[in-house]
Amino acid sequence: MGKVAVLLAVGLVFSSVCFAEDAVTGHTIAVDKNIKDWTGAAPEQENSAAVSNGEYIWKDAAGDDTGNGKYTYPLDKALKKGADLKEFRVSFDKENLYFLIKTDRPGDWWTGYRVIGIHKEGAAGGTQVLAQGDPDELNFDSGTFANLKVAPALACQYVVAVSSTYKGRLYNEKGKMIARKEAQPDDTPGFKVDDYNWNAVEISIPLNLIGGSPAGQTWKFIVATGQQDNDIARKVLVEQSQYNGGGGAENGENPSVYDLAGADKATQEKELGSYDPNASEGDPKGFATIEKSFLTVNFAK
Ligand SMILES: [Ca+2]
Ligand SMILES: [Ca+2]
Ligand SMILES: [Ca+2]
Repeated sequence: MGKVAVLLAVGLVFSSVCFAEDAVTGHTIAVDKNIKDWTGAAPEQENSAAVSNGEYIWKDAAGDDTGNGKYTYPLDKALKKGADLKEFRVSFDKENLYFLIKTDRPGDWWTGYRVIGIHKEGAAGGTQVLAQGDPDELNFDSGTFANLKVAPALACQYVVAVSSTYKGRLYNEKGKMIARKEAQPDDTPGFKVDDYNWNAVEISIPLNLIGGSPAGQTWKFIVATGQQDNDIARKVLVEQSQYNGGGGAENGENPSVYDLAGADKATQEKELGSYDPNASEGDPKGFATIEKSFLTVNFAK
């Protein structure tokens, strides 16, 4: 073999090793109020991602839970923190997709809501509106009402929402609820949500509910955190009060979202501030639009 051929062969082996490290091979997770089965090592650097022990791991910056840059928390002791995203992990096996979402711990059991948009690379269609619902219903079955959408290139096939320590909803691209976890007999089998210590929630989603296995595909995830109020988003108003944070817009069109994954603080503040201050409240046309705050996960074959 000539020198060039040897170098080429070495290069090919090296690049395929690198790719294997980047692909998420996944492993089974028990949604059981115990997070010790997430064994991957988080990256050292804030706002960076790693693949470790088969898991995708995003480490979010601490203290970037500022929404549009001006958001404050409510004054009440139970609500004065709790929406600072710390970590987001992804795993999978033949049956389920698994998430772990870590945030800071609220002052009481009022853990917030967390929204995860799922965008499958190459899929047609999808919804740009991540967090709205039917204003006549104004409940969790209908949506999360957090005033948030994504750019067309990130349109989502599915949206997962979690509220409190154990409740979940899965919506399809038409915004219709297709799975529910409420700790009731009619819960959707296999769709599980449970929290450890008010600051780390495990979620499992049966693959047959989200169009099959992600193996060999690239999916993007949009992760947003905020506070909840009867399982929908707690509004961030203009002025801070006992039960609402401040820093929002006069027209109420600002997102009820404190933190995002995938970008630095300046970028997420710009995106969360991109609502139309002249829109009528709740009109998705005027919602803040996410373009850069997302995570890219390559799933192994
Ligand atoms: Ca577990
Ligand atoms: Ca954060
Ligand atoms: Ca962040």
